[in-house]
Amino acid sequence: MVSTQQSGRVQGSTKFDIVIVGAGFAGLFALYYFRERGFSVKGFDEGGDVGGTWYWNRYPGARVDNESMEYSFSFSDEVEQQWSWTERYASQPELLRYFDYVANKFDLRKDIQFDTRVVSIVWDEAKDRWQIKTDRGNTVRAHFCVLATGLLSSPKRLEFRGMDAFKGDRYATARWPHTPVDFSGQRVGIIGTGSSGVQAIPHLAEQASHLTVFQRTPSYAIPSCNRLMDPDFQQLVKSRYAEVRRREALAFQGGVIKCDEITYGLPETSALKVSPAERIDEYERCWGSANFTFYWCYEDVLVNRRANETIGEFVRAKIRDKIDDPKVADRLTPSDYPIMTKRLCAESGYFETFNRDNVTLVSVKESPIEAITPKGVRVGGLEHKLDSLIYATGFDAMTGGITSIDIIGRRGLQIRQNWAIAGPRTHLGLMSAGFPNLFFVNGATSPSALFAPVMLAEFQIRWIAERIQDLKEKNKSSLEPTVAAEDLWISRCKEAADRTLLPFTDSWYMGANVPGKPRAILSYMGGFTSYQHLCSEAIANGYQEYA
Ligand code: NA7
Repeated sequence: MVSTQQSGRVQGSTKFDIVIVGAGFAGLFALYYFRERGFSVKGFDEGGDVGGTWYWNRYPGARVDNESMEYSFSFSDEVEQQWSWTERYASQPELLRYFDYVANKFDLRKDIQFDTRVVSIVWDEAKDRWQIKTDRGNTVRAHFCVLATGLLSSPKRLEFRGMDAFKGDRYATARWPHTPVDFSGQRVGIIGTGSSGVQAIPHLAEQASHLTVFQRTPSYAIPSCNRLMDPDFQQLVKSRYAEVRRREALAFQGGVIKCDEITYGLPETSALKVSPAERIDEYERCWGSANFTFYWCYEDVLVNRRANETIGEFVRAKIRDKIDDPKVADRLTPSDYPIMTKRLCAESGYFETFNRDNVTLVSVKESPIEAITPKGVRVGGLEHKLDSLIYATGFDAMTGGITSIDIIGRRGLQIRQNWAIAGPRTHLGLMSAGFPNLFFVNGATSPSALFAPVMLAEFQIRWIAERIQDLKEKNKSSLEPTVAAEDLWISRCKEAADRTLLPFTDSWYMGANVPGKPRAILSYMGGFTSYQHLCSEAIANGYQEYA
């Protein structure tokens, strides 16, 4: 059971060295690490407990789609050795148990105020301090502010006509109730077939009397191949954890565990330089091992359309094989974007669900949702009557957690406005010009969405701690990147993305899932090794990239 320990309300002191927003992986490690270094630290989180995105995403079937043994903290040998995962891909409840264990072990909750949304963060020029206000009426001051607000934390705002008119029950996968929802005997509708929809739909179909799935873009989804953890393999990884973590840091997407095997080396071969038979063998292996191994089976699958298409073709055929009705198969098979340019989904029985008599697939691509009505959803003049409607419509990814706070830096500069025209402006995804002593973890234009968020968070938080320590030693009060350094970083991110196929697709990687959001790559795609090097270089020459 997740403990319900009292959280640390802001009593007494309202002045801190560091305020941390968010109590997911990044926020918890930040709290632990800064506190260990003697800083006074205060955390806030909108959720009622630790867990970040896993606190909120409690929908049926929610589980991580990275190997549990990699999607975990590496900062503590004890945690690595003492904690044992029960499944290859941890379910949301197991992830919450892990958070609870870590929070208890290091007594982290005492410095976090839960159920509290940070509403504004304003730089006080005269005092060189941030003033942080919350929706619970707290005002605190901090020398430094760390936004560990998560990359997929801010649900996308929707603008369907008549949304409030629906008389049935409404749910959002990203804000799921804490008590189980029983859909037995109900007509249920779900909008969205990204990772969340793909995970939830098979479970919903088993319960509902009828499930209607409203799909705009079909997803490329590969079998999750989840299963109970093999204790011998878990022991093997534990005995070599340091080495595994070192390898993860070198690997594309930060993963080296493939289906009960620790793999080494990066691909150096083009998909186009091997025979079709060899390629198919490799793709069969990837299909049977999941963990997104397709991303790193050949060196050019994300950069060369023809190479990419060899996987696309293979996966489309596999999808078609699973679906009985050819017309339904047509609609469920992606056709108009390169595979992996939207994040691959991991599925368990998703496609087969559409062979059930109680499931209807409604394509809303050509004929978008006209309105949400009091009784259901209207598409192409036809009303689909529903008792419950679920939104699995995604997130204002990478930037939403930051721009939903009123952040005002020097001379009244506002982050929300500053990023509204050409996309996020950061240096290394870590800081922004005009916002001194404000740090982002797993932020926009960092490698996070295409790397391993937990490993990146640990790296970035150590980097931030070094900067704060440096300032103290140099008796300086503030640090911020120059506009020129920011410009250079943004052009580097664009160049790295332009070498890939990602910019060709409308995805949350490109900010293209949110109407009105500037189209810009939201992740650095140059690799973690290069990123680490650039982070060191930025400060090596006497902080030349900083004002
Ligand atoms: P995603 O992957 O952004 O999926 C959202 C889904 O909702 C996707 O199928 C969208 O279709 C659909 N959507 C969004 N807005 C609409 C409207 N207006 N009409 C119809 N359909 C709509 O979010 P998830 O929560 O599933 O997954 C997010 C990440 O979490 C995932 O990538 C993993 O990293 C974990 P679209 O594709 O935009 O046509």
